[in-house]
Amino acid sequence: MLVGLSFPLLYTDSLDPSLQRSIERLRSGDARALARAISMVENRSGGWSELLKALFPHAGNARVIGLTGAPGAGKSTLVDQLAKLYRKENRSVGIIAVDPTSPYTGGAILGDRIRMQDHYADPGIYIRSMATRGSLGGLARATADAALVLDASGRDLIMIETVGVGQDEVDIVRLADITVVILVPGMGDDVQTIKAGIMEIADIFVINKSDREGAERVEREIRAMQSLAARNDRWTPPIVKTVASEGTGVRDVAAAIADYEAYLKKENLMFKKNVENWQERLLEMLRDAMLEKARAQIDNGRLEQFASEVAEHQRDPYSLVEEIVRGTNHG
Ligand SMILES: Nc1nc2c(ncn2[C@@H]2O[C@H](COP(=O)(O)OP(=O)(O)OP(=O)(O)O)[C@@H](O)[C@H]2O)c(=O)[nH]1
Ligand SMILES: [Mg+2]
Repeated sequence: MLVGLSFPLLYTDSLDPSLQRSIERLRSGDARALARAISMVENRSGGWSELLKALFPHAGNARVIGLTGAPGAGKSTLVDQLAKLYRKENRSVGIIAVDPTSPYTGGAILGDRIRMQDHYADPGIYIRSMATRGSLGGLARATADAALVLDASGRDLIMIETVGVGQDEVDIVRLADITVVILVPGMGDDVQTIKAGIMEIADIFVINKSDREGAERVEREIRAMQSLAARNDRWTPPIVKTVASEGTGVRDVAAAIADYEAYLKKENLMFKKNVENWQERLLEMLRDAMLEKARAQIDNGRLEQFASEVAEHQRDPYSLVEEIVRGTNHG
């Protein structure tokens, strides 16, 4: 977009030289610079917002794929297989595992459950774990910022793996251009028991562990749900059966992802989706910033004082909040 072209230079020109050097290293594909940058934004340590401001103009080119599903559904195994496939196509990959139930070891290796070691020596794959629930600014925000750093570093594809359980996950998945929901036969997590929110965000369904009994039943259940509600974008999410541990069906998943991407482009929906996402995210960022500003004015002692005044009905909370907001505007 033309309007964006004028500001990258402005920012980098006025940047602190050491920050500028790390950005150059990061953009040249240096994994350590990338790791440092993500830690910086994740921990909100000195200069994090300057870094994000400077990186933002370089981001926006990566395709972000969200993969979500119950614990143990085979998300990492599938991500691993997809990464392998994309590397064969010479596309660079960034992976963010959000709050993984199986922890990473050594930063770049997922542990023995997942054969990410295959990629260990490949600089075309960068893996990062965000295992900090309750991280500063929230998990969804930290993940969004980490994805932005990866995007600005020039990764073609970013895969975000998250366990599909709560609002945090829904927020995270909303970041993605394309969302893959992974289900498995049996295990009690029938379609009905999967959070409705997660079902709604699925652009593609994967039934993994299709080597087990019951894959057809899951497929029927998804179809039944799909027949109940049409999507706004008129896309019917395809259902792909996989045995990720054997690599079966992985090509079909990649093809489904490519199909949906083509559909989004054809219908001009990618930009629209992005605008909708940013609308939500801007509101969230504003809410955080406003709250931070208000909290900076009211320490915990004051808050307790206000609360007891309200509890004793000496003061009404409505006027109080109005006063605080006015004070924030002036301060
Ligand atoms: N039978 C079978 N096992 C599979 C399949 N895919 C993955 N697995 C196994 O399922 C287990 C869990 O796989 P992961 O890829 O770690 O699952 P996950 O969803 O990432 O798990 P968490 O990150 O812990 O939530 C591993 O032992 C895999 O080898 C499959 O298609 N069939
Ligand atoms: Mg996993």
